[in-house]
Amino acid sequence: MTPESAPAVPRPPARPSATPEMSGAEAVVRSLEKLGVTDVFGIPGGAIMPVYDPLMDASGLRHVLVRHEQGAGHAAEGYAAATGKVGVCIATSGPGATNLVTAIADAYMDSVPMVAITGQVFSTLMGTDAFQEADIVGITMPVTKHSFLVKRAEDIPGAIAAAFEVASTGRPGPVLVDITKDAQQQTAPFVWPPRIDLPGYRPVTKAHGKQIQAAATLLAESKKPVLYVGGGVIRAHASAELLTLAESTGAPVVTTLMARGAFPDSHPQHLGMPGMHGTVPAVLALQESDLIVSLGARFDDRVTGKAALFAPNAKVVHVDIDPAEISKIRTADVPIVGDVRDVLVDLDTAFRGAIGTGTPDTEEWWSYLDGLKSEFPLGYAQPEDGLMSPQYVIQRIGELTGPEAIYASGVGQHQMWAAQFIKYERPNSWLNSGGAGTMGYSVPAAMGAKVAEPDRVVWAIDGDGCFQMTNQELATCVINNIPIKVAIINNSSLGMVRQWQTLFYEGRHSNTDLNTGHGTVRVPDFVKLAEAYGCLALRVEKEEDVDAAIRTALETDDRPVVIDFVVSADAMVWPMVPQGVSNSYIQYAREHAPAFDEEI
Ligand SMILES: Cc1cc2nc3c(=O)[nH]c(=O)nc-3n(C[C@H](O)[C@H](O)[C@H](O)COP(=O)(O)OP(=O)(O)OC[C@H]3O[C@@H](n4cnc5c(N)ncnc54)[C@H](O)[C@@H]3O)c2cc1C
Ligand SMILES: Cc1ncc(C[n+]2csc(CCOP(=O)(O)OP(=O)(O)O)c2C)c(N)n1
Repeated sequence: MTPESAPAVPRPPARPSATPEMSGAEAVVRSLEKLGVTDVFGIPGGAIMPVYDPLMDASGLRHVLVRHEQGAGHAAEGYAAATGKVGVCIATSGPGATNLVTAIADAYMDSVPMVAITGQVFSTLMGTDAFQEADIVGITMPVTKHSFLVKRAEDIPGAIAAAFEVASTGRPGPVLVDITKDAQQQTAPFVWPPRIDLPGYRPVTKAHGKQIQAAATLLAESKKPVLYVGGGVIRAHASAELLTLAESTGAPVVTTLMARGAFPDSHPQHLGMPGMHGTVPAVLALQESDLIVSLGARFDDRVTGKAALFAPNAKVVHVDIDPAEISKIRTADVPIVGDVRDVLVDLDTAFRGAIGTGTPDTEEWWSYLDGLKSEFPLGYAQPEDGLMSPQYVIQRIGELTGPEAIYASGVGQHQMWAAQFIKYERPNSWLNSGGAGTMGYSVPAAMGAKVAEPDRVVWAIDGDGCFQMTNQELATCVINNIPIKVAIINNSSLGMVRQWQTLFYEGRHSNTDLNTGHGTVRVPDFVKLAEAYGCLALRVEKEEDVDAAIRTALETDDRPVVIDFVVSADAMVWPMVPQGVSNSYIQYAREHAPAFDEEI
């Protein structure tokens, strides 16, 4: 029977109500539109196909088709980290969903607001080992802030709205919404705004006045204070308030790897990054202080070294929006649960009250710290093998591009050098994977950041190892006109692992040679690879050619640019506190590693 000859199906009378009836799939798209989402990253597949149909007609909602779901996840992270908005990624069930797991875990570790939407098999088939079935809610349970399993179309708007609420409030983090295929296919009234049902979810944002007062008194009395600034200050958009408190107190400031840019590098009170690869002044300031005011930082072991020996004489004021962080690693003398932005404002007022017309007695402290600053500036030695110094390349990228750009790094030596040798003056300009240390983050995160901030220059500073994990997103960039710039810091090796082998495994370089840059072997040839994707590709092997290549990249905006910078494999990240010892052992490097003195 042709459709023409089929008897007419009687239609029910139009509903009098203004509440439109639609499929669950349409409700997913409509909910995203209502929430103001403009960009999502994903790949379709069987269990999420119903959603991809209305996505074609969505108004103001752009879907970027990535090449691997991990890329979708990191792109959503980069989008979020560059803007503070919630990043969104979409995948199908089974392998599509499990491919997202690394990025979800990464977002969890670094408190990135993200919503991951996955298709699930029919609710009637769940638990039967159905085609492409994976218990993604169970798999991601330990690495999500919350997850929703949605089996009814009418529950979709509420689940998506709640996911955005949870992802973006309190401590930001990833939220999963797993939606069965039948829920996507059923129809239901679309009620907006939906009722959000989150019993027990009430993040504390306003801190206790008594605690603020106690912190202000300690700050006013301290002779060796340090403001230990973490990624929470960036997530809270609290840089301006931090600057005010820092200048009121005159206290030195250190910014963790996750907080680079929260406080201007050019500010005279800034001592740089603390921790394993921190500056000598930042590490010793924390270690020898009498008061640490921790602002949205979590006493990570890369910062504390051996926690039992960390800052033995310091009292601790610990400000965090997540009560679970307070006293987790180091007991706080003054715990403050609240949004660090509000806390900074209140603490500044309380400090001014506590100090009255006096000034903090920190002159001796500053004379010690200024001495460390001039004795131990960051620096590097020229490699002896005649190849370029990676630090030089990275420094020039920062100097020629400037502080308004976004720099997204991979994980390894190049990440540490990008944190050290690019000068950050504003928040949301430095994106990286700190907590999980996920190789492969850089290219897709840069892509997501460029989608969010098309008018800013976006560099991916990547290692040759990391680049080989996710470079296929260059295809996504070329096809969707997302002109990022990629600097491969190509030392032809898994450099950070090689550095540990050099220092702690008697120079036995087991399985760290990648054969990507040195000698006659180049597998792959990154220039040919990038050209195959349709990028502008350049190779630089001499320092005198570095600036011209960077300038060419900065002048090219019609396609992505990839520069293969062939650098020495022997360059080391200094300073370094070996893992698991006291931070005082930053002196260990001074005394026992002759290269240390040469290089700093
Ligand atoms: C190879 C490698 C080397 C590394 N070396 C170093 C190093 O030398 N130095 C270093 O610093 N790091 C280093 N790291 C990173 C390290 O592993 C941690 O990721 C990092 O130190 C944690 O930063 P953070 O303390 O700022 O916390 P984040 O992980 O940024 O956490 C933010 C904190 O702020 C809180 N928060 C969020 N929003 C708010 C809000 N609105 N108000 C109040 N609180 C809020 C959160 O609850 C959380 O506790 C390295 C990583 C890698 C991969
Ligand atoms: C997914 C993943 N696998 C392994 C590691 C362990 N790891 C940390 S740094 C590193 C080397 C990275 O090499 P490359 O990208 O070339 O950067 P480089 O250190 O040479 O600058 C490795 C293997 C990791 N962090 N992430």
